[in-house]
Amino acid sequence: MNVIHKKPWAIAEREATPEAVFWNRRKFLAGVAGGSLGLGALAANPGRALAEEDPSAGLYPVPRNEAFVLDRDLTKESVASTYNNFYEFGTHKEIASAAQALPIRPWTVQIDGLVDNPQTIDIDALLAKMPLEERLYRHRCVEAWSMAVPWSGFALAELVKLAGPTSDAKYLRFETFHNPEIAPGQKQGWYPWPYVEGLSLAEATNDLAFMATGVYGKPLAKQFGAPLRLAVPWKYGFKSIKSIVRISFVEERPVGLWEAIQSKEYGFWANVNPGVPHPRWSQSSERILGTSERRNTLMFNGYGEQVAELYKDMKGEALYM
Ligand SMILES: Nc1nc2c(c(=O)[nH]1)N[C@H]1C(S)=C(S)[C@@H](COP(=O)(O)O)O[C@H]1N2
Ligand SMILES: [Mo]
Repeated sequence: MNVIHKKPWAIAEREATPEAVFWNRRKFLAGVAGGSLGLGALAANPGRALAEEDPSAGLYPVPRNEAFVLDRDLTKESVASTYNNFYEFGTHKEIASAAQALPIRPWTVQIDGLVDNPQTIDIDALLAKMPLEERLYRHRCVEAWSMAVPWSGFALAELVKLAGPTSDAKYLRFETFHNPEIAPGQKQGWYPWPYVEGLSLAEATNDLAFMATGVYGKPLAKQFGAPLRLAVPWKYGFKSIKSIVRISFVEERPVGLWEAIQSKEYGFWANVNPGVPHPRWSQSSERILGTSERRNTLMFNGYGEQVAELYKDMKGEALYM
């Protein structure tokens, strides 16, 4: 395992889940299950009742993996959940209410291609199998805004283990749902729907590659890409594909939606690098969501210690676009 060393700077984690809340919530849920708290208790707290509609709500919050630390405050939930990129529901950032049309149950994930254990697995069965944990991650969009969020989920390496790639498998190809009936953006034929993204097998088994199933101590809200999205924080945000229905293990490098549209601006590797500008703007700094602050962008978004090794022999590749 790739050990992440604690950095000396102080961590501000006021939005993340303290242990006390974690245990009280477990107790509360045990009480509901055991019938000691009636429906009245839920009615008295409609926010809670609403959260319980997601059948996975009882799994959260999950214990935090303290190895992943931040150099900045977490972005407020109210900010991160109202400024989203999810082209299936619109090309602007205010798609949160439109995204509520996405049905997230039943939901299955097809695992196929060059694997010993191809399967179509129900999301709740997958959640039950996986070791869930919370990780505080930065997120850097290619458009030069950033946030820091407490994802819940599991290491992608665990899913790779479940699939059992054969020796021919070199890449993972991820695919988002395709349902123009509920996702108006998918009626726009000039995008090559469904959204597709890819990682190399080496990237997918790096400890930083994370499958997010929750955020802010709850199941993922739909606008974040419920019920399953990728979080690869050393890469530009477009690599972190949302609402995944299929993961294929393949020999050929997959072509993502943005690469298919404009390969001169969006490449396969898309590693964050402040020194390599986008053809139309600088990547040297970023706007921190919910603040008036700009910060210098860090190489690999600050995760070089964990991932730089993956690319050391790739001279001549477009690693930073
Ligand atoms: N299916 C899908 N996944 C997607 C996108 C998208 O439009 N559709 N946008 C990407 C981009 S560009 C970014 S920056 C992040 C935004 O994630 P957030 O809305 O949770 O902040 O999602 C990524 N994943
Ligand atoms: Mo993005």
